[in-house]
Amino acid sequence: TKKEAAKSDAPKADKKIVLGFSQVGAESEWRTANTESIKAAAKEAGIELKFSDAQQKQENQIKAIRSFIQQKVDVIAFSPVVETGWDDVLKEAKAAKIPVILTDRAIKMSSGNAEDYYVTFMGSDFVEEGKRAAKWLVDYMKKDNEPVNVVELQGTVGSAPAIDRKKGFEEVLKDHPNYKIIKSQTGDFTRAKGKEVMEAFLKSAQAEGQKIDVLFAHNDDMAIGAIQAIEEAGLKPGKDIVIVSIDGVKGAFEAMIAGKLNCTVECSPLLGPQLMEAAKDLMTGKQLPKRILTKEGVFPAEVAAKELPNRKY
Ligand code: GYE
Repeated sequence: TKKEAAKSDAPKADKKIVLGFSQVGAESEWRTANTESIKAAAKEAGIELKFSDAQQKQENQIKAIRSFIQQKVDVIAFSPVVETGWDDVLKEAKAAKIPVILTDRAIKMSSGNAEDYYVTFMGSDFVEEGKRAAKWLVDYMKKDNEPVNVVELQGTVGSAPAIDRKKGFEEVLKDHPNYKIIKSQTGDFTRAKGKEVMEAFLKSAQAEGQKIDVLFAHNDDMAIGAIQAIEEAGLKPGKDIVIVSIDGVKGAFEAMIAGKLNCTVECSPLLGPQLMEAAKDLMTGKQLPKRILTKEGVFPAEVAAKELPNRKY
């Protein structure tokens, strides 16, 4: 029974839960806030955290997870940099009977059911975030017939947030055929790449005689990098080019207050407390829901000054 399981799985009072966490990297403000949240929550919960930074490389994450298995940690958690390629290592964790928690990003298995290889997946609904960005945009632009040229800065190729945000955004724009994504490329979720790719967009648009009306960036950091490129090209970000991005980091609120960013769609990185609770629940034999969804909102520039003091990341 459940009760018996709880009894036999419960750690002795003096034994700390050991949690191995493999982080994607430190590519964005979102990510550093996520790391801080996890480290602080582990401390607070009295959980021993083995933290590993993969520098956006899947091979590093796989190595870290293997080393957690070897060290026989109680729980493994990771935020998968890309969706696919986890089959082998997740099978190894399962064989070692170490429960795996997915945080932030989802996975796809090449064979079998992904849900059989993790106990819970906590994080945001990225398709919904993409939809929210597009809905805000259509509302804001108030253009039903004139063509609207959109450029898109995508997140890391093959990552759940890049795939899903694009999907959600396009789904809403399908009903607004005057909106056209004229250029779309990855900026790998970083400021530097966001700037670089935006420079290329501006140059090629100019060469082709196209006007860029809107930038949709899959995260705030790429938008902030792009804002620099737009300014350097002698244009006004937020006015000449309307910009909507995702995350809701402080840097985005500051850019909105400065009039350079028009809207950010919230995606909370503060998953630490939930993760520690889930690890504890697992150790006491509690059943976890397969999906723990983050609640979040949309913040247009008009509310930025009022909201900034309330922002926690
Ligand atoms: O939006 C981006 C980060 O996976 C939700 O990763 C996360 C994304 C976030 O680098 O800023």
